[in-house]
Amino acid sequence: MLKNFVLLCLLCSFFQLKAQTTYKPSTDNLTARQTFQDMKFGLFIHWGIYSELADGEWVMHNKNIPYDSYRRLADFFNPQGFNAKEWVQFAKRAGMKYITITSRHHDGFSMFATKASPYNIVDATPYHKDPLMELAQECQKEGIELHFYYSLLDWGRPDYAFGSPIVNGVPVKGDWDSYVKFMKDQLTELITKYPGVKGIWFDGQWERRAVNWHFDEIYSLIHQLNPAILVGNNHHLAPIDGEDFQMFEKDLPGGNTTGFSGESKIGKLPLETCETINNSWGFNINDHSFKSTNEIIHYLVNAAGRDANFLLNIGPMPNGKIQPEFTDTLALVGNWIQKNGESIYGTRGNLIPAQDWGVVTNKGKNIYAHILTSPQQDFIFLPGLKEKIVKANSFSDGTALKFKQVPEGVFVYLNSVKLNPVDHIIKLIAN
Ligand code: FHN
Repeated sequence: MLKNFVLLCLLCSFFQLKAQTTYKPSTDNLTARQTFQDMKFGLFIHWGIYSELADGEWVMHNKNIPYDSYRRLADFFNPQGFNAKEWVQFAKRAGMKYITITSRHHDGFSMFATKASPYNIVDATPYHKDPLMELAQECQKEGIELHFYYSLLDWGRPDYAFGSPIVNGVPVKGDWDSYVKFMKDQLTELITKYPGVKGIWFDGQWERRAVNWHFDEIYSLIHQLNPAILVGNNHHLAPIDGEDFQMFEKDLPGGNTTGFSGESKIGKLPLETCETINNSWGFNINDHSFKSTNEIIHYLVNAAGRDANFLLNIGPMPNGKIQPEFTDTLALVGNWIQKNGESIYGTRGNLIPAQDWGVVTNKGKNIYAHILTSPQQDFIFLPGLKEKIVKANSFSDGTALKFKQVPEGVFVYLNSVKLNPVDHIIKLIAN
């Protein structure tokens, strides 16, 4: 037992190391990382044939639906209500600057035209159209960046052989080389055929920790095809070589309340955190735990203060429409960001650590203190702030605020202001 465990650990570290090909990001890639960090707010979309069962994207697995029965969902997937323009306008209205959409989830169904498998939306459904191409074109037209989510895990393909034991870095059953080639073929299609794709968002590595995923080859293929593409992998570990951003799931960086990020040390790459608008990724008709507008704003601000983008997920309905509960809430989020976007877009976080009262974002000489929880006292303290502050005022109406700078940080006095309960932003100007 112990021997097997030690062997497994050795294999894991070997395959981790294998990804370390001393990747040097291109200048375009470094610029893309900055643009990515500037965007701050993105729309995550989980949409597939699972949406028809209205019970989340894990429904096949959770309900033990045999693959051959599940795949019949494709026969009647016909999202006549899908309209790329509506989705992109929805994202823009909410103040989002990019979209990350599932091109293929763990069920293995490809939501795009692919020659690598007939199990795709164009060849296997009565819809016969490629929504991802329409979305890519619309995003490009509207200046919204597009990233593709891509599942490494596949519950159905015989070459993946879900459930197979792993020996020497490969599943005993299946055909691992064939599966790796399949992924490379699909990724090549996604990067070369779809206009303006800016990122690939991998997920599912955690299902097979002991396998050789060939990330060294996969990542370098992506960067050869387009050096500016940002590669991220939701492996819940510290970043590995060849990646361009690091993501956190249902947790702010360092939070680890879900247990996904226990081994995930915060690296030096741009950060992103994703969260659901209710409790589901894929459409779930019974899930009414909708987050409020204020909760979403707080998530966005808290992420920005920790130097991370916020990728907010929705699961559109099987007809291609977005449910009104989501459009309503996000329109209100959009109203907030229209007024307060200056304190979010293009900023960076972690100038000082998160405080009991909130977080700080900054851009150049402008520093924004976001008060998310009313402090006990009539002041806030920004510990360790070294920048020489020359002015402080309430962002919404410009009311000047008294402040005092000491070697340990900056006090800002609040006795003259009625705090906005959602987020009272104080703008500090440094010399
Ligand atoms: O299993 C998936 C899940 O369905 C969803 O796609 C999320 C998104 O971050 N990621 C996985 C779990 O880590």
